[in-house]
Amino acid sequence: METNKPGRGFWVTTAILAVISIAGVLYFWLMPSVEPWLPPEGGHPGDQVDWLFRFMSSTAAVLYTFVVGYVIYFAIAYRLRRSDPPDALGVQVHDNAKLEIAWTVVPTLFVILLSILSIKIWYVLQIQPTNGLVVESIGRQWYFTFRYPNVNGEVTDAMHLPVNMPVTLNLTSNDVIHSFWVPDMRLKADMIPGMINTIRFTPTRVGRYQIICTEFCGTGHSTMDKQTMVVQSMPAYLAWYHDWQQRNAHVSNAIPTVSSGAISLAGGDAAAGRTLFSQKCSACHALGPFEQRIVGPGLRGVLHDESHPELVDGDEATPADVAKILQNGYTGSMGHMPNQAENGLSNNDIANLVAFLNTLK
Ligand code: HEC
Ligand SMILES: [Cu+2]
Repeated sequence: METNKPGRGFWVTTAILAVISIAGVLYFWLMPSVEPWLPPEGGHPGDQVDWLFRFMSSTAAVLYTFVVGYVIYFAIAYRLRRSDPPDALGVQVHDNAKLEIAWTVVPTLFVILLSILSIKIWYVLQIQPTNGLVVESIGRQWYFTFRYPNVNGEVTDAMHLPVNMPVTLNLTSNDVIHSFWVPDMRLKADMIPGMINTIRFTPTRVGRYQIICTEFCGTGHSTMDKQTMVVQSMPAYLAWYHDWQQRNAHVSNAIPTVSSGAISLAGGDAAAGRTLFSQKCSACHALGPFEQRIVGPGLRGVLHDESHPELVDGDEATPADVAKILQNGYTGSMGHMPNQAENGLSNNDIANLVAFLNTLK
């Protein structure tokens, strides 16, 4: 007589699946030493995020192994055999209250457990107030800028932080949706125009960590991975901080607007313009010939190229006309050149940039 009691094959299969599951669990817990495909975590709660990741992955490894393993085993063990009549029916089983309660209650409890563990970490990451440093980061096409307490204007090079100091990071965007991602810190949050997303963390390891935009934000999106989060000792951080305080001492904190009237170009500083260019323009402009396009044209010959006596807007190539394009922007056949407000430029920045562009022969 046929029976639905599991036989020897079932228990052998169970033993094999148990061994595979244990290997899966061990893999996820020992992974950093087995095969480090995640960078070592650089801060808190990145360590907790990793713990949760391992916990979820190892549990999923066990579930997956048993579900798929049994499906394959049963498909083979209870297949239609050649000796069976073609209309043979398998053993018909109806209702097993104990089993059904178990497979409802156990996963439910488990999902609740996962929610509790996730919410605890989310609370630390987004809600729990901390003392320490408050930094703002603003996503722009196609770079990030940073604001620090008591530093005027924006820091444009990198995001510096002292090690072991809690940080509250407020994120927003100047134009389209970007997403701020620091894989080493296990931090990721969208930067949305008109909205502030807050994340809190404490870097615990000195080093340089890549900041990547992970939301497609236009043609230059793929270049938005050049800036870093620099975690350093307190003295080194303070030296950098005081340097930026001085550097930006005369920068206005007002939200940049498009100024009215012509901008005075007197006293433009080409060296300052070069630095600014690498931060705010090089995503769209190469310093090569006009034909060398990224988004906009190459700018090497913009003021001294006989073969291009006119600017894209049809005006003569003079410093005042270049300044006018930087001030008002220009949309032509190549696309959109952002205006002064969109590029976050002060009048002084424009004078510096024009002085720099004038040095390119
Ligand atoms: C988002 C991309 C983008 C950014 C950022 C950008 N530009 Fe442009 N720029 C353009 C485009 C596109 C054009 C050409 C517009 C057209 O004619 O269609 C242009 C045109 C120009 C021109 C005119 C060139 C010519 O030969 O007539 C100058 C000068 C210029 N940009 C300077 C700058 C400077 C300086 C910065 C940095 C503050 C900057 N741009 C930032 C996209 C950009
Ligand atoms: Cu972006």
